Amino acid sequence: MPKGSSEAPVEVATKDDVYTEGTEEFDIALNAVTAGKDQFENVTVDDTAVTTSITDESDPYNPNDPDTPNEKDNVNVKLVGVDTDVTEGESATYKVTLTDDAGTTQ
Ligand SMILES: [Ca+2]
Ligand SMILES: [Ca+2]
Ligand SMILES: [Ca+2]
Repeated sequence: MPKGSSEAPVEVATKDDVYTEGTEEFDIALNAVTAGKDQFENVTVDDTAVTTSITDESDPYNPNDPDTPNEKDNVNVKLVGVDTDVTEGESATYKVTLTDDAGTTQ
C-alpha cells in the first residue's frame, strides 16, 4: 500500500479456458502484514475471506452484463495423417488434434 493511502487495489486474474464447467469459486483473505507494520502503533488483521465466483462461458447469461451474451471459446478438432502411405497388411495411422482459434494445442 502506498504511504499515506488508506486503500490499495488488489487484482487476481482469472483464466479464460475452453472447457465447459460449473461456476468456480475461490476465497481470498489477508493473513499477515509483514512490511510497513512499524508505521502504525498497533495493527490488527481482519482475516475474513472474500468469495469470488467465476461464471463459465458455457452459460449464455452473463451476470455482470446481462445484455451481452457470453462469448464461447471455440475448439477445432482436426484429423491429421501420420502414416498414410502403407503397404498392404500395415496399419495406416492418424491423430486427432484439438486447438483453439489461435492454434494453441488444448
Ligand atoms: Ca472461455
Ligand atoms: Ca475455468
Ligand atoms: Ca470454461
